[in-house]
Amino acid sequence: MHSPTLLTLGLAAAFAPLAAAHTVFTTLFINDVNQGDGTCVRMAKQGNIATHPVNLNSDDVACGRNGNEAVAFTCPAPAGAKLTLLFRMWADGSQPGSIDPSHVGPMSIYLKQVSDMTTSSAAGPGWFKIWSEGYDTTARKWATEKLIANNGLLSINLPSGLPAGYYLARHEIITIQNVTNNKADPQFYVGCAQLFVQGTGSASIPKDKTVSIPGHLSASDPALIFNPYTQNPATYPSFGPAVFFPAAPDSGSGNKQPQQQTLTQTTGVIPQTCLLKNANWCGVEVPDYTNEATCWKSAENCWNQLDVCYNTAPPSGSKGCRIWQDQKCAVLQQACESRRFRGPENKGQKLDQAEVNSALPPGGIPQAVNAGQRGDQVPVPSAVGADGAGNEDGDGEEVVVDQDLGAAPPVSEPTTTTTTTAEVKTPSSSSTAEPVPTETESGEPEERGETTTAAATLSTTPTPTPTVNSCSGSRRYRRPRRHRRRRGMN
Ligand SMILES: [Cu+2]
Repeated sequence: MHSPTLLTLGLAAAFAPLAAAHTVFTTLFINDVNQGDGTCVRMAKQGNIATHPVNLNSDDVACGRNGNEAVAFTCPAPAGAKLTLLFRMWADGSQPGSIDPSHVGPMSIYLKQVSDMTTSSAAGPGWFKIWSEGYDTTARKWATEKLIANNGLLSINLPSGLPAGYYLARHEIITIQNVTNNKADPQFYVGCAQLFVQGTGSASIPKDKTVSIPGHLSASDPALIFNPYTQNPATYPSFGPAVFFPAAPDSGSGNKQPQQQTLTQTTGVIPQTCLLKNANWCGVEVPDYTNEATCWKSAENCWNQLDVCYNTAPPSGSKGCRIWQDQKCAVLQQACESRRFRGPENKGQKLDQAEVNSALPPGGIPQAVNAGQRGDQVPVPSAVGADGAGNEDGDGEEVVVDQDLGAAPPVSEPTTTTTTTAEVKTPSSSSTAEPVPTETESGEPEERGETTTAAATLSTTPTPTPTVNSCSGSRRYRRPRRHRRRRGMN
């Protein structure tokens, strides 16, 4: 909070639209483990509107702006895991706040099972709501006010009986403070996380429990035209689909699932070869070098990876890029300049991931809003026989099964498509000529990898240049001139 930082923040603010900060979901925790800012999170790419509301009737209302585009990483979550979502008024956390206190309204969490994280559409059918809250008459708070009280953190337990597979987890904040002259103007803040839910089931979600988004709400819904200033919040109506919260089968009931099998995540896996991760980018070791020419070539490789890091960094920030620059590329450059032509030094050593993540708000991670909830609304989803056939129509809800594990294929299960996508490539070893950095949009990481990133350690993060809520392309580094890449940057 002292002068240099304040000064830089002031300068940054001069270029950023100050009044524009509303709210954005930036960071996912799974069982209290911080996955890293932006990791597995679909977020608007354009920083200056990343926190803005979206239109109810556009496809953006599914997972937000750019929400139909997958990010490279999908985070594994054990069955029934506790998810925690962090919301920020400033995507990069450069200023405090989760959502403007003037904003009041309900919050909901939805899930959608997808067959292919990279190609399945976020907008469209298949969404089911696992939780929703409007006004808490006991706490006398709107859901948004409780979010603020929890420093922007919302925790929720996944249903224990979810069929294993890929899911989009979607939040929906609706704020209804803008009511003027009979004109309701609700605002919609949405975003999604990419999950691979581990579990035992291979069934699909029953279609009759799901809705299409957009289409799940109507602008004339009483909840959307509710005036929080003239109407009694205690009478705030429910809205949208009913909650569907599938429980795990009773262990003692003998009601075993006939087609129990192990599903293995094959896409979106964070490579074990990551030395450092920023959002959905990860830096990998540069090739071995033994002479001046190859030393500089490896330095070039490092800077090239850095370009990708900055170019793909979401509005939640590029701290990891900066660390990669300072602790990897600059060090390598220095080695070449000092004619230490044997390397890389400290080959394969991971950089400090905890430094990448912004400091957590104080107060710790809250308890799940649905703690203790049992899935009593509906029968176990894997028991769907009758209407489970509803997913044959090609809207893509199949479960990807990894057959390499020798798991029994779903013989007579028409709702399950068996796809062998587990083409395991050898991770780019340092002897490879040009290891390609795993980058956003590039799809399939090479290796089944670590499930978590560094824990949310509150480290004393040095504050160099704060990353700014700005449009893309604001790279804040300069390559040494003689080694600048010749071809244009993407
Ligand atoms: Cu707003």
